[in-house]
Amino acid sequence: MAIKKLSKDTLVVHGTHTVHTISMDLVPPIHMTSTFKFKDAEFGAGIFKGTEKGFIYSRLSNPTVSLFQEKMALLEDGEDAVATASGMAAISALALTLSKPGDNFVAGSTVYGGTFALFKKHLPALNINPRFLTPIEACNPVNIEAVIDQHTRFLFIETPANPTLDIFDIELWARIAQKHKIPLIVDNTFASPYLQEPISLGADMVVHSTTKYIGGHGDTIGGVVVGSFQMMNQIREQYMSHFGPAMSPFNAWLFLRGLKTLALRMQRHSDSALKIARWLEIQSKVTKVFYPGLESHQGHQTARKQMKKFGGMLAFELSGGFNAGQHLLNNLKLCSLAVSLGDCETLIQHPASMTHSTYSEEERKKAGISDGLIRLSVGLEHPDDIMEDLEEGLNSA
Ligand code: LCS
Repeated sequence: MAIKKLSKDTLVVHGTHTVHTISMDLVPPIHMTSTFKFKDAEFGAGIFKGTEKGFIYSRLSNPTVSLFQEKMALLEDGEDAVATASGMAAISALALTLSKPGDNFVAGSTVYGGTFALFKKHLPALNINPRFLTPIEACNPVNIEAVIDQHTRFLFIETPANPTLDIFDIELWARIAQKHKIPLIVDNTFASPYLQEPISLGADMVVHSTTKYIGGHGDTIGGVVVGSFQMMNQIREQYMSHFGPAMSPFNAWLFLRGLKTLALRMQRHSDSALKIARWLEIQSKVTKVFYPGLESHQGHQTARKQMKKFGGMLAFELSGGFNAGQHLLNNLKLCSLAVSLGDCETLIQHPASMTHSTYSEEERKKAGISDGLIRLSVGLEHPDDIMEDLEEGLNSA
């Protein structure tokens, strides 16, 4: 059976593991080794030269990490993948491989706060400069093309975006990227490959914080880039080998384990989030709910086009502004007050003072991140229990 023909529900369980003919382990072992023996000096020299195939040293490659990379490439419809120590390592690997001083790049203005700090502060320190487009500006191809010039090295969008759940049209951005022969990178962290396949929609590369839905259990940090063989080799040679942010084999094994339940978890996260978003919409103290599955969401039609379901992330604003939000955060029992997302546990946090505190007040306003916005990562608990906790928290205000 051709493995690519299998449904994603099956692929997340099976994927790429070849059972070892002697040990016959159903689950792959963890190759906890920093280095690998060469059978003789000529073979060792051949691996370094690229004329022989094999492993050298776990900063460069490792069998457990390779297995995870193969599985991510399969799920994201890419040729190859590079796993990294964190999502930020994956994004910086891409940015620094694709650009050099004097270059620029185009990005959505609404991204994870760490990504924003990299784009706004650290890359400009190397004279690699961002051109940000707000989610509204990003809907019009004229605006995107207006900021591209001969020094633009990549386009970067996060969709759904953190923390406002804004939706960027992947096919629209991919058409422009192809026209200008510039790679389009999509941060697919919020959707996961189960709900959205950016490469199938025309993107060149996908990046993930695997810390989130890929792992799914809130117990480890990691990242991955998926794309062509040529591009992944370039990232390995230009960045991974000598900057060194490799993923550990143990973490790769945890991500492989997490992936097996990705389909089930994403269905449950999405169904619960839609139910909770609809419920929040009719609460008197809630003024606005941000969830791409709601008909009232600005990006709903695009989300319907490019996502299987709408994911487990939502955000909302309260009539009492941030003070009411703070009161809610301090009066919850089931939902944990914590950053990160995509875990079994429901997590709640305040972007303006937490995940997106790297934005100035003005930058936040432009990106649509209000001071009163509360972000919820809907977990795998029963949705009625989550709503009861939120209701009690809202009523205590
Ligand atoms: N991309 C997105 C969309 C993210 O949400 C995050 C982290 C990253 C990349 C970076 O990945 P990391 O290095 O943390 O693995 N987002 C976080 C958040 O919203 N709260 O805590 C971390």
